[in-house]
Amino acid sequence: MDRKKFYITTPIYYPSDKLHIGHTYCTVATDAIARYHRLKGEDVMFLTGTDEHGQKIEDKAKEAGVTPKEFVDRIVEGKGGVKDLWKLMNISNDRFIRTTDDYHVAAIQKIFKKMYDNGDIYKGTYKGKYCKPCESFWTESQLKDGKCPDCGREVQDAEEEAYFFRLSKYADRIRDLLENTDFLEPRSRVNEMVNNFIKPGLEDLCVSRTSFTWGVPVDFDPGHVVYVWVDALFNYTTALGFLNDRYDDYDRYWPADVHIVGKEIVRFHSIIWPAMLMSMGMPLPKKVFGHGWLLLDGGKMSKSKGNVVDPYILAEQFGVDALRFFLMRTFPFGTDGNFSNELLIQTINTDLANDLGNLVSRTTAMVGKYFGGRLPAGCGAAEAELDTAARAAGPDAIGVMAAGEPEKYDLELIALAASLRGRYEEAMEQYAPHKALDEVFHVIQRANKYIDENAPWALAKDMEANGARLAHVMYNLLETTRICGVLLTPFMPGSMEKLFSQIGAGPEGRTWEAAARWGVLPDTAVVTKGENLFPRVDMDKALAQLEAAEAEARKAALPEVELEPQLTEQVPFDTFCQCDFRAVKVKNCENVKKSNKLLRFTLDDGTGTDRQILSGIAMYYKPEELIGKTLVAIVNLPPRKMMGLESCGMLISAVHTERGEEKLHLIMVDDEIPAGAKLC
Ligand code: ME8
Repeated sequence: MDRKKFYITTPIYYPSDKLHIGHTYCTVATDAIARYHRLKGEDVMFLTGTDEHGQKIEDKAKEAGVTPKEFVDRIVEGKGGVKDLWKLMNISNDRFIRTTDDYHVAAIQKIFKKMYDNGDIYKGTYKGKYCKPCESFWTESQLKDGKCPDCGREVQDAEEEAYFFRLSKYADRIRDLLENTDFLEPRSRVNEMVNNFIKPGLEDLCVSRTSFTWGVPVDFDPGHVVYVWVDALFNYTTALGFLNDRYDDYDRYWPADVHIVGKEIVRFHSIIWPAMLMSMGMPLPKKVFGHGWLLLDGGKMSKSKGNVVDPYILAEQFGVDALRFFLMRTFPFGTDGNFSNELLIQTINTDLANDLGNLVSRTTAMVGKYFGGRLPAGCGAAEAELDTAARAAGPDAIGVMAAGEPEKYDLELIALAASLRGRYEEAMEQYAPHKALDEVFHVIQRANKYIDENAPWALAKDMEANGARLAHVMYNLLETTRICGVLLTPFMPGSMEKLFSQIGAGPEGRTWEAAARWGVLPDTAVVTKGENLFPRVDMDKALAQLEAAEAEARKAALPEVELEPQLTEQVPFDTFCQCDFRAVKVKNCENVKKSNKLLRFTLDDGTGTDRQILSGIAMYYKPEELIGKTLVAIVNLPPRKMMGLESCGMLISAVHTERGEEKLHLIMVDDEIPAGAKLC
C-alpha cells in the first residue's frame, strides 16, 4: 500500500549573518514535526535551505571585501555555518536547497517568463519605499509612522523601471482562501492578513530590480534581476524538480502539506505565494503555519540590534536534546515567547532532570538492585487484562474504580499511558507540540507518583511475600517509560536512543504502533542503569559559564586586527621635515600621582639636560620595565601642562585594535643608538 506522503518545509534562511536561536527554534520545530510524521510511518520529505540573493547580501559581501558567492559560501558551508548548525542540532532534512544552485536559477528564469507570457507580469515604473534589511517594498499607506512595518527601520525612496506581478487580480481568490479554508493557521493570522493587507486593497507587486545585480537575471531583459521573494518562494517547488532535471519528486510531493514560517513572513506565504501559484496554474500548499518569535528582553532578536543568542554556546553547555526540548516545551508554537537562560535551566531541571531523568534512573536502579537488572518472567503478563480493562474504561472512569488497593494505581497508570498517544497525536496534528509534550509529562509525573504510592523500597524488605508485586510495579514503570520515550523521540532523538537501551526496549518497542500498546516490552528485558540522561544544572555556575562563553564568542567575532585608515591627504615634505625625531634614553619612569593613565618619563635626549615627557600609556606598561630603554620622541613640540606637570615632546608608539581591544607598543630602537641621534 502507498504510504501517506508528507511534505514539510522551513523558510530558507538569509545567510547574511550567523544564525541565532530564533532561526534554530523554527528549524527544530519543523524537524520535530517531520520526525513525528516519519514515526507514524509516512513518506516524509523535509526541505530546508538558504535564500542567498538580494541587495543585503551584495552589500555585506562588499563590506567584507569578497564576492557575494564567496560571502554566502562561507556562511552556508563554512565552519560554524548554516549546514554545521543543522548537523549539530540533529536536523533530519531530506534536502537542502541553495537559491544560488544552477538548477534553481534556471528554473526561476522559466517561471518568471511563464508569468510574463501569461500576462501576469508586466513592465512599469516602480515608485515607492524600500526596506533594505527586509528586502521589502512598501507603499506609503503600508508604512508604520513612516517606517518599515515589519522591522521599524527607515525606508528609502525608490524609483526605477520594473516588472510588476498582477497581485490585485487575485485579491478575491486569496481572501476566499484565507477566510473560508484552514489554509493559514493559527486563525489569528488570518485576521491580520485580511485587515492589514487585503481590505486596504492589494496592489500589484514589484518583482524585478535594476539597482543591483546579485540575483537571478531576467533572461529576456538584461539589467533586471528577479525580486528575491519570487526567487525564494519557488524554492519549495524547484527543490522537488519543478522545471529542472536535478530532482524528480515534484509529482510525488507537491503540493506541500505545510510550510512552517515565522509570523513576519506570513504575508509572503499566504498572499503572494498562492497568487503566484494560481498564476502558474499550480496546486496550492495545504497549509501555512505562522509561528511566533522568540524575544529577548521583549524585542525580536536581530544581529543588528546586537541581542542574539548563539545556539552553539547553548548546545555545547546543555546538550543538543535539552536545547531542542526546551524550545518546544516552553513556548506555545503560535505565539511569541521570551527567551532567557534562566528559563532554559529551569526547564532542564524541572522536566528533564527531576521528572524524566528521575523516573528513568530510579526505575532502572531499582530493577538493578532488586532483580539484578532482569525482572522475573511472567511479571508483565497479568497486565494484559489490566490493559483491556483500562482501555475500555478510559482515563475518565478511573475515579470510580475501587480505591485503596494497589491495582487501582496500576489501572490508573496503564490507562493514562496507553491512551497517551491519542492525546499526543491530536496536539501534534494541530501544530501544538507544546501541548503534546504537556501530555507526555503529565504521564511522566503520574509515573513518579506511582513510585511513591507503591513504595518499592518497602516491598523489597520482604521479597518472598512481595517479590511478585514488586516486579509488577517495576514492569509498569518500564512500560510507561517506554511509551513516553517513543513519543519523545521526535523531540530528543539522541537521548531517547539511550533511554531505550537502558530499559531494554528493542526496535519493536520503539514504533508508533507500540506507543499505543501496553505490554510490548518483554518482561525479562535487560535493564541497565546507564549514565544519567539529564544531569541537574547548577543555575549560578551555568549562568556564569554562559556569560564567559558569550563574551569569548563576541570577542572571537571581532576582527583580529583593525588598523587606523591611512590618511590620503598629502603633507608637504618641508612640513614633515620640521618635526624633530630623536632617540631618547629612559633615565627614570614613574606613575603620575592621582592619574591612572599618565607615566612621567625623565629622558636623556643627548643635550646634557634631562627632558620630561608625560605619556598616557600607564595601562600598557609598568614604569620599571621601561627604564634604560631607547625610545623615539618628537622633541620640538610646544610644552603642555598635564596634571600640573610640564610635558616637552611626545613619545612615538604603534597603535592598532585587536579583537576590539586597543593595543599600543612604544617604538623601541637599538640600544647602540646614542641618545639624541636624529631620526630621519
Ligand atoms: O525570512 N524567533 O529568512 P530569515 C523565531 N529568507 N523565529 C525567528 C526569529 C526569532 N527571533 N528570527 C528569525 C527569511 N526567525 C527568508 C525566508 S522563505 C521562502 C524565505 C525565523 O533568515 C523567521 O521568522 O530572515 C523566518 O521564519 C526564519 O527564521 C528565517 O528568517
